Amino acid sequence: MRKVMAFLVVMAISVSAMAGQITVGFAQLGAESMWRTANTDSIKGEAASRGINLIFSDAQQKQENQIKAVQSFIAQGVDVIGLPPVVNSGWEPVLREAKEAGIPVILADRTVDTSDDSLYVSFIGSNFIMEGESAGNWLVRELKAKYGDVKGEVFELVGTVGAAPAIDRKKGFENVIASYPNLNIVKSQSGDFTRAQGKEVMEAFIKSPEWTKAQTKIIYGHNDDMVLGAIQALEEAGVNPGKECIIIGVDAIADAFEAIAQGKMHVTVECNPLIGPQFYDMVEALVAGKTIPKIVYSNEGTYDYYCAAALLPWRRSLY
Ligand code: GZL
Repeated sequence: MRKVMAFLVVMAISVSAMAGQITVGFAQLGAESMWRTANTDSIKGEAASRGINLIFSDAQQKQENQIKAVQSFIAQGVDVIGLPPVVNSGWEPVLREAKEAGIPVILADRTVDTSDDSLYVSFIGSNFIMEGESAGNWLVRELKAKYGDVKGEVFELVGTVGAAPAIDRKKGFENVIASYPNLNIVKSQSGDFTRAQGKEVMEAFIKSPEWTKAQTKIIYGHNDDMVLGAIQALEEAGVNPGKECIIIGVDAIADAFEAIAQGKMHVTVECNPLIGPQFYDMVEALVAGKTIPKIVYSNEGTYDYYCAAALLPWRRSLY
């Protein structure tokens, strides 16, 4: 039965190729956050609107599932492979298989560690270091404006261990706070970019001696989903998040705009999930034999309590 299915898929691709239709294999990493859901909607929606034959898989945040999906796309002979690598290591063998099969790979959203960047054609996504620096710079401005002094204890909710956005959002944030000796990360633990684990990590932070000793409690989450889970933990512990803490997220999902409008959170740094149009522009250019830039960054902003309430309807319309 599997052989018959594989044969039918290859036949469908061949027929679509004869008809000039582009076939893309997209190995999505999971459905762990609101950001990811919006990203998937953008990838699927844009393919449908352009008449592109999309073969889509969800790896449930497991690298081995993504690798199997890429190998399946190679076997099916797709035109282009889109890959948002769940972690940044361990990709060279399968990327080499794609290159040997003559199938270009576009890294969409996250990057890989490799000494041979000919193994992928291009990266489209965000500058995660810049996002971390935006979060740090906003915090420094806020502390100066609110307290006249840049000091405080940061409780950091880290993204998926080994993932480029987790590594680089930490790096960017630390680049900024390194200049302020009284502003330090006192606890740091991974919540794997999910709301449930962000809540669990915050529950543990609240029980820690560092939390009890902290004078200015700052929560920096590598994505809004973990921050929203942390806010739930704070409220269940009788802490007023908006009044007793300074809370910073990344992604700029609509639920974060709502939390800011409700006074439970202070700022979110945008990470744009809606990369479908740019991604397929790159696919169509590749199939037409054109060259594309090695790196394409998304446009992003920062939204805090001055503007989130007014922009909430617009943000809801996107997600
Ligand atoms: C960032 C993306 C991250 C989001 C999280 O581009 O990879 O993964 O910030 C998501 O919400 O889980």
